[in-house]
Amino acid sequence: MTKLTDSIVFITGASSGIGRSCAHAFAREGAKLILAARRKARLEKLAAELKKEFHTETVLAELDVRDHRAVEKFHKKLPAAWRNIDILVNNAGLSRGLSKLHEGLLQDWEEMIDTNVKGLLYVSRAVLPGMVERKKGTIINIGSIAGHEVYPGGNVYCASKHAVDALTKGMRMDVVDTPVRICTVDPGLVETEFSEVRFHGDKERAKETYQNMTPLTPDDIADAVLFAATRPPHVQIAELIIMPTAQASTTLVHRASSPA
Ligand code: NDP
Ligand code: 8X3
Repeated sequence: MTKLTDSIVFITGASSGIGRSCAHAFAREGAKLILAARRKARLEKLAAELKKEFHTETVLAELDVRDHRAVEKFHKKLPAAWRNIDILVNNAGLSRGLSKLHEGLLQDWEEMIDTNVKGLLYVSRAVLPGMVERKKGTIINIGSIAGHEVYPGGNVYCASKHAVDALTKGMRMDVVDTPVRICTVDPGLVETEFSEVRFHGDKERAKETYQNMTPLTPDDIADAVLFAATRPPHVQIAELIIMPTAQASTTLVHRASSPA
């Protein structure tokens, strides 16, 4: 296992769910963290926890990955000691709605495409040149099984995650002549704030997503991200697809029947 002590790890969408768990996992290994999200107060709370538990050094960014100028500015203004990012976890992302395409909301589509696709591109465009120049670095994109399958009502979200899959493969081709590694971790059902965001804050509907089955936890995904990040330099974990045991595809989830 490659040691992460003092490595610089940049995690987008660190204020919740998988990103937050990744922050814990990398902090436990002694990494220094750049944590980005729109909800700065949550990042501050997380940073305080990590400092107390692991003495983790952090740089926090109140950053909307959809804003390419803000992404570039933040990256350019990083203190010198933080510029050499070793690992980037492109995790910020969301789904909005589950409507048929002809009933969908343009605002939802734009939010998903701008965050999941363009946001990932903007952050990668800022960070990847330094990795190529230094001949060192790992990018781990958080894709989804929705990047491999399409399910009813998943139209635009699935398209955005198929785009993440294509961009991961494309990036890997673009840096194949360098030691930089490009990985994707593609989860099935993980219980986070994801479904609450998808259903615009409808907690009851969100809960139904994980009813009568055991979903993955964000820590399960953080484990996989850490695994990909800590392989020896000649090993590139191209793709990990991870589902709960009770899930076989996006549309086949075994739910225990409730007692009669
Ligand atoms: P959460 O809703 O719990 O976390 C999403 C994170 O993304 C938050 O920290 C949020 O922070 C951040 N984010 C959203 N939009 C932006 C933005 N414009 N700029 C910066 N940060 C943003 O969901 P998950 O942890 O589940 O989601 C993380 C990733 O995992 C996503 O890419 C998602 O598509 C993917 N995924 C999730 C699965 C699941 O079942 N949960 C399954 C497969 C993939 P803030 O709101 O503070 O900006
Ligand atoms: C999230 C998993 O199946 O809800 O990417 O699209 S799913």
